[in-house]
Amino acid sequence: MNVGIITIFPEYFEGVVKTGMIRKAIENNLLDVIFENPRDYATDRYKSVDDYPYGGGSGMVMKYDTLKQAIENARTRISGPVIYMSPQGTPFHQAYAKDLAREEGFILVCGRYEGIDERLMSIVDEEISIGDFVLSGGEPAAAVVLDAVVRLVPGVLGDENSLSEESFEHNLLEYPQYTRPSHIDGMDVPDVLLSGHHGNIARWRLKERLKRTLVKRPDMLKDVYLSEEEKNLLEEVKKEILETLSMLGV
Ligand code: 9D3
Repeated sequence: MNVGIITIFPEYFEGVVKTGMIRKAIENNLLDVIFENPRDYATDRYKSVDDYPYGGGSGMVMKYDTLKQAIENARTRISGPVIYMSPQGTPFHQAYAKDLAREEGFILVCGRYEGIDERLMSIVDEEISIGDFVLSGGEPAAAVVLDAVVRLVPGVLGDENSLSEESFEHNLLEYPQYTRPSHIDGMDVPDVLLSGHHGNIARWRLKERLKRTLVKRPDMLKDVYLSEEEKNLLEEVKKEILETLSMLGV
């Protein structure tokens, strides 16, 4: 996988490419990340990459020419879509990450200031937003997308990955995890996890996933396919929650 990142702050990504899974993916030649800085293509004595907006208004706009040259240079080394990180983009989600993981590569364009000259949209293929909150630039969003995609590239994580990745596809939240000690500060690990009964453990975990999803993300249950076992467990969970609520007088 070849990823190009267009940014006037390449140093933002120093930690990103030197840490954990992304570092290992680069070391194992499963990933290459290259950077292009629009500043390197500025020819005036201030090395400007931004300018005032036509029509007035506050803030600055990233200039067409320097940003275009940076993108075109990345394009000579990377084949795949040019993706503009933008608050107006398509909301990023797991299925989007999966699609990008199947590409030969892609180029992430990080904006700063109030945005980029609209005419750059003629060389942009896709726009991605990572959520409805205001960032000061595209860099943190690009780091998020890079992380989510690289971990899906075959060989980057162990093969236990492909299995657990199914669980997100399954659209339920994860079950609670415990590690040693089995008793601490008056709190115990649920007995079933110490029982060694794999069938009961699997059932308990599935039920906890359904419970968590129902309580924390009921929206996720709207369009999820549930097996008969899952439907039964979900009904059990609902009953238990209602019993608890009536016990509390709510
Ligand atoms: C006048 C309003 N502007 C600032 C409050 C709009 C604005 C411009 C530029 C808001 C954010 C940004 C910078 N954001 C990104 O580059 C960005 C982003 C985001 O802010 N939220 C979620 N995903 C993304 S992807 C890129």
